[in-house]
Amino acid sequence: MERRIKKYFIYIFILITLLLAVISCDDIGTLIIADNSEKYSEINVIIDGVSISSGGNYSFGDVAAASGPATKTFTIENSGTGDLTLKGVPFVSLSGNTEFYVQTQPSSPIPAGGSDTFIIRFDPNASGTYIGILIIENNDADEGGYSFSLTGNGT
Ligand SMILES: [Ca+2]
Repeated sequence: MERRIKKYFIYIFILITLLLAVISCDDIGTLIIADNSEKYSEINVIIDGVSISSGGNYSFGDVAAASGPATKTFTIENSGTGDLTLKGVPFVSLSGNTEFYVQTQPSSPIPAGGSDTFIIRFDPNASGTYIGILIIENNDADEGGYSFSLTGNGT
């Protein structure tokens, strides 16, 4: 009699175990393996093949006031692993002498390993020294307010 009860308990235990196994088989999930390596952007601004570091200066040199404006194409590079997002409105903004202005804005975001350009005009109307401050607000971890000065002489 006692053996029979033990047997029943064993059967019931096996049944419950199988039932639980079947239930857990129904519960099919999706295993997502996420890339948890930190993505980052890395800004670099280049003019005529030379980097201008944040806090630096670019000189347009002498430009005759009587003639047309000087234009220069700057390149923004992203050597990081994630998107470089430009945050300013507009993306490239200028303060200082209005003889400097942004003719063409870059686009945003700039993908990892990518680049885009913007064009600055310097159009002096009289002789003298001019200065502009350029700023590119972006999501680079340590250069979020990339800024450099522009200088030029009207002759
Ligand atoms: Ca940086």
